[in-house]
Amino acid sequence: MVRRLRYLLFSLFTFLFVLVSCEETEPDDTDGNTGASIIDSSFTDTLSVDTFPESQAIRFPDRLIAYVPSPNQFANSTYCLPQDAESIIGGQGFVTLGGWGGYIIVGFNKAIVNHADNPYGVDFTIIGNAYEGSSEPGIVMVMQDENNNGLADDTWYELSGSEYKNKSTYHDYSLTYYYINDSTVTWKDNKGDEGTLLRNGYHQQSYYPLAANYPNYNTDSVIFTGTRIPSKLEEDSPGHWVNNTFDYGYTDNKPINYSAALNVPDNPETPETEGCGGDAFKLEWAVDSMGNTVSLDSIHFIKVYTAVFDSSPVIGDVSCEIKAIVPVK
Ligand SMILES: [Ca+2]
Ligand SMILES: [Ca+2]
Ligand SMILES: [Ca+2]
Ligand SMILES: [Ca+2]
Repeated sequence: MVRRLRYLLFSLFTFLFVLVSCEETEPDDTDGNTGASIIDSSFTDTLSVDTFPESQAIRFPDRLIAYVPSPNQFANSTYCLPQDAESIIGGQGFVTLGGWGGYIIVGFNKAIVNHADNPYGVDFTIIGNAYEGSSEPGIVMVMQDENNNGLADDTWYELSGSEYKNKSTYHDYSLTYYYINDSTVTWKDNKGDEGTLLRNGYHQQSYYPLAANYPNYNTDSVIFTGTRIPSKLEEDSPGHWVNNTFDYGYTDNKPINYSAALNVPDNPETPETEGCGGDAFKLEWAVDSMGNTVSLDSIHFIKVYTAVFDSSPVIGDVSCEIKAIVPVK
């Protein structure tokens, strides 16, 4: 009886959730912005595909240089295919990077300049699909085309976000995911931990990116290296999980204002949403591999990778999503 009641309550909650979410899909006439949200039929993740009004004045990446998602619940399916990575080149799109380490690298033909006039010192914005309670942070790295050959073969610098100096942040972290079979992916890190990726009933396909969809992906295992920040995933009431917001310096972290122009940035130092919101980045935050501040006049390449390694039985992997990468100038 109790179980039945619980089931009924759960069904009611699910229904209300869909109802509320569907209301968000109504086009918003006030800003001429046709919004839409996709509720993944599984309810494991809410993938909003709201977009900004198009404007010719706004620049997007010119080239996709690499896309290497981690094994995750969307691997081998929509939002996580190579064409999804292409969708953020030259415009607004939608791509997920999967769990910790999964990454994308994009290139700009014309440099993003660390211009003195840029508002709040912000040089570019990255829009994900974050909202209050759904922050799935990505770490941003930048590269200057120092040797001027158009290739991303120079030095990467991390943009140090609010957790860079957190004592629980791992620098030089490395994590290997292993393909066991289509329903099992295991992992092992350089801290002596290991485990098996959580699966949920809603995504039945292989979570390991398969050669049929990712021709260059190593078929047995994949290794990622970088910085891992502590998770802010918590079960704030039974069965209800939230990903709390980080202060600044991570993608897919802060709420978005679709009614502002995409090249009018948020001030990352205030809790309010200025401009288009989303996540504003300053080249002033760049540090080298030793943590020393470096001075960058301009950059041509941006890399984003998922910054936390965590998952819940309900919403699955904490996975960074990207809709747009836009220079302020
Ligand atoms: Ca700047
Ligand atoms: Ca997200
Ligand atoms: Ca180069
Ligand atoms: Ca702000």
